[in-house]
Amino acid sequence: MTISSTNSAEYFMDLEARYGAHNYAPLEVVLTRGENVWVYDVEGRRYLDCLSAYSAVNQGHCHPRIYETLVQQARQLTLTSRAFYNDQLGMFYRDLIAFSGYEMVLPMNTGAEAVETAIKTARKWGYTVKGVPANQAEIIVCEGNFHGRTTTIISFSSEPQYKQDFGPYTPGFKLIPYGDVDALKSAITPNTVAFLVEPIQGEGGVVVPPEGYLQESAALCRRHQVLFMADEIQTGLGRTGACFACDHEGVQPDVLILGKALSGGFYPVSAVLSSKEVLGVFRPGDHGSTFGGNPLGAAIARTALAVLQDEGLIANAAQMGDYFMAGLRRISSPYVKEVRGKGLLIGVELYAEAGGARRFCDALKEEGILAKDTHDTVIRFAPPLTITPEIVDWALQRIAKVLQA
Ligand code: IF1
Repeated sequence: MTISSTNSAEYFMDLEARYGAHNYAPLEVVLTRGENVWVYDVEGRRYLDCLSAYSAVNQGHCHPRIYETLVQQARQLTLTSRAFYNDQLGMFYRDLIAFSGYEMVLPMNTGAEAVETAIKTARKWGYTVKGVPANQAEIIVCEGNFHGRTTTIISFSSEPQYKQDFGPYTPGFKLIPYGDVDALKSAITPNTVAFLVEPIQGEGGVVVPPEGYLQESAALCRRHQVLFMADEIQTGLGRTGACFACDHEGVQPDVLILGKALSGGFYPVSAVLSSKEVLGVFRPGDHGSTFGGNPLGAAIARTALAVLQDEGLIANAAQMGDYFMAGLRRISSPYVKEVRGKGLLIGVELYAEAGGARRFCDALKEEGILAKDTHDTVIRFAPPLTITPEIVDWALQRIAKVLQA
């Protein structure tokens, strides 16, 4: 079935250029339809999506089961505010707790809102449980972090472009090198309430920390009564071939932050998971959100979680990730410095002489693969977790052609 639209790609790109703020420089492709691992542009061309909306469509585009839930709930009840109960939220809590093994949930919408909620949770826990003096709470974060775009979150970014011209910045954060347990040890003070870390740094260029880093950091935090907070908004929900990336080291964070694929890409749903001791610090009126915990998002998230489990997508991500990375490592290319990652969160780092990853993404687009460059020299490959060996082979042929051109 050819997909075409009444207008050309240029028409849509011009509209965005003319009326939209230029806070992105998209690849020149105009998408109109998605189905499983494939997306289609307005001229009917098909692409393998190797970004998965930054890991928000782990279940594949427009998953029919999640779609059915969306339609059915949308005609029944979409939003009531938390001023009243609804018949979806409690079941979402129950399902998410069964899936993750935590005791308590605070539901939000975007990833950044969940990170902000985790920061407020750690601070209030620090003052009311740990006994840190008022307004002295410190949170340790890592160089190369990406946790969202709010003014507090960019206050502790190490990426100049994310902070520039957005000051004044929120105090109370300390930056340490990623992957360095000794640096964490020296940064902890009696006022430290939390260590906020991505188990694998996605935007930082798919940086996998040394084996044992998460385990040792979590143990250190426990010894110093510091909350180990894992931002698994991108690495969670099967992306790295385990439920959560922390599972690879047997670490259960004190606070777990989820988003993106929690809704399978149908609706913004994020959540902070923790113990009763930690999330129990909130009193009615302390914190909230108009859409946080709405019945539509809750129903969608329940089905999105069920799909991950029922379709064995987590195990598939592990198998396909190994298969994909082995295939990438077999490609001999003068441009490739390293292939790294975990499960289906893969980065191919190029040598500086290769002239930047963006032009390779443009070439991959011509071959029918949509991938995104990160940190100038890394091509990220993160397809939906539904990918099959045949499709990986199809992709590897085309990736080899581009990397050997
Ligand atoms: C953009 C990056 C990825 C995230 C982690 C929190 C958030 C994100 C680990 C915030 C969001 C998105 C945001 C989007 C591009 C993309 C991104 F390049 F920005 F860094 F994935 F790596 N924690 N990441 O990855 O979640 O508020 O967006 O729902 O801002 O350009 P959000």
